[in-house]
Amino acid sequence: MDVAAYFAERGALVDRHLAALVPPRGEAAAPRTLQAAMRHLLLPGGKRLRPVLAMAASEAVGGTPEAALPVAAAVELVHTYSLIHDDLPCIDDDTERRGGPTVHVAFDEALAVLAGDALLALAFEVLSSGASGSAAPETERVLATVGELAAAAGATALVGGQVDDLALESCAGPGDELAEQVESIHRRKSAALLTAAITGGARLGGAGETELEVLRRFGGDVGVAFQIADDLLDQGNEDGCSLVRVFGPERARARAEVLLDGALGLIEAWGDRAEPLRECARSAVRRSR
Ligand code: GRG
Repeated sequence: MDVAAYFAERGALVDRHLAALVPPRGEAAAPRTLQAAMRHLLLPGGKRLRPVLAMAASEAVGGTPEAALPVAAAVELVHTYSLIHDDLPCIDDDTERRGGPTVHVAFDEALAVLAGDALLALAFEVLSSGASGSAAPETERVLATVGELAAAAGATALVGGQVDDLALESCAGPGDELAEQVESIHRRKSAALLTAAITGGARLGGAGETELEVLRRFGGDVGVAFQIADDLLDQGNEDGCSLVRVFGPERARARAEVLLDGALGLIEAWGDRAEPLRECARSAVRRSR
């Protein structure tokens, strides 16, 4: 399959959806500067990897890409908030992202904090609005997806992983112990949100509990492999500790391939409809940008 065309088509679907959501329309429109700060990194946005994975996961279990749109959009909103806050002077202090100024540089620090807050809240508004007026089984699926996304964004995952990352004092030490610590940070800081995209998309696409359990493991391993790929591309510019620094590039790339192979093996028997999910996972881990 042509994975680049798949990304372009599904990415355009989520772009249109996000553009209609921010700024929220209606009487209680948000202040103009806040809306601009919210849109700054969201539109045109990045690779849209998480939303595309959410749609591919829906298709993998027999659902439509459109069924996954609420969680695809919600996860991208959480991702964007986390990037804005991560770039702040008190965290990574980055002035550039995707070739342009970060939000606190383009606007100011207070507005960057507040735009991130508003995007995080909007994610849950967008996702939960899918439940209003729906029949009971649908409402339960949406509610479970809200809970899973909240957990992925919270203290035991994204935020907790970031706290432990900031607390890592050095990237030297007994190899295996440090590698385990760093992989655990990757699982929380980056794989958890990717997993929530995949399981959320599959859940809204009609997945059963057995499929969801497989996809949780799939997402975790693909997420760590994706982070290793990101760190391989970022060599020389990295802010903190990474498996690439602990293992060296060769061993880190081998670890990413082992994780990817294991993940693909989990859904090997899922047939043709899971091919977009397999291909998106491959391209996330083997990408060159
Ligand atoms: C500050 C709340 C808070 C969280 C910080 C997400 C995060 C945690 C930090 C961002 C930096 C980082 C190393 C994140 C890990 C995930 C990652 C590789 C993000 C980049 O994701 P891409 O490649 O980005 O999908 P684009 O630009 O394509 O959207």
